[in-house]
Amino acid sequence: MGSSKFAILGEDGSGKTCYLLGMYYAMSMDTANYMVVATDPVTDRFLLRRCQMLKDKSRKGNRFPPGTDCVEKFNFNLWHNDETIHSFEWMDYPGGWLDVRERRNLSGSDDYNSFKDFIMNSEMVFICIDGANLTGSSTSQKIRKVKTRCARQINPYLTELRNKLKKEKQGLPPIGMLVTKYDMCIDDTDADEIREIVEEAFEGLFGGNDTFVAIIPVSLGDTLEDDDWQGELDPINVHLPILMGINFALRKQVKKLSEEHIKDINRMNRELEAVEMIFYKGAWQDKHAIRRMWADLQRSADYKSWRY
Ligand SMILES: Nc1nc2c(ncn2[C@@H]2O[C@H](COP(=O)(O)OP(=O)(O)OP(=O)(O)O)[C@@H](O)[C@H]2O)c(=O)[nH]1
Ligand SMILES: [Mg+2]
Repeated sequence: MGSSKFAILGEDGSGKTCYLLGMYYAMSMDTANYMVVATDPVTDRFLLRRCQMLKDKSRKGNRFPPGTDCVEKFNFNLWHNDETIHSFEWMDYPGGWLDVRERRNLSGSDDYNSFKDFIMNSEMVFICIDGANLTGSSTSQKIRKVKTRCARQINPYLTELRNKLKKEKQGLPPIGMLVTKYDMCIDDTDADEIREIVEEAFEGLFGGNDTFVAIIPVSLGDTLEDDDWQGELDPINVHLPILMGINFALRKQVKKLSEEHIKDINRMNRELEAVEMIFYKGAWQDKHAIRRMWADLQRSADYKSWRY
């Protein structure tokens, strides 16, 4: 069982590191019998320490992690009732790297190559839309902010990814639009407006192709900003992107596996059809009946897996 890469794309300050911590905080405890656990105990302790800081209201604005200044990769397992369902990798990095000027400076460095590689090989891509861009009452201003601060930097990566996958005769992987810091804009926007903004800012994702796009509002807590950032850490929806990514990865694996098995079964069937006689159901069977026998076998396998 391989590990899946999930990439998160977002400008600096858009909430990537906080999402990772909020997700780990929520999912390292049981969330509907699912748990996410870092594969390495040192990483687990490191993340939990940072989660504790985030939880500590008395630190006020200092409860948040500093801006990320290098690439950090994390390996996780998703458990369900103590059994590993799937492994996944997550990458955190400075959001400034998405900026076109930075990209030019960094291009060719090992860190930037591994960052690009991760994005290009991701099974699901998450895009952060900072909820701070969705405050106020003017839809056109929100669209402009999301276009200039967010989509302008991210769209070139989506185009590159699309071109790479086109050569491999594949479409874009599923996209999860995370409206981060949703607590900041919850009173200023609604589902229809968010949809309009996303469709305007990321028009390349819509319009006729069959890319899966889901919009998921996430937040570290409804009251987080209260009393000068002394609100509760109470993450909302942070488990959904992970479960969605893993659901997709598992479906892909099942499809690949069943395609491989079908090929094997067909090859075997061709050989077995050459068998002249077989004793089945109390009699020697002719070729015609032998074919029926394989159909019976198939039905019995279907019945067993269905019962299981
Ligand atoms: N209100 C609110 N603020 C948040 C939330 N998550 C993050 N923030 C604020 O956003 C700031 C930036 O979040 P980070 O997670 O550090 O952003 P980042 O995308 O990792 O930024 P870089 O590492 O610079 O790329 C935090 O310091 C908090 O002040 C949230 O759910 N609600
Ligand atoms: Mg960060």
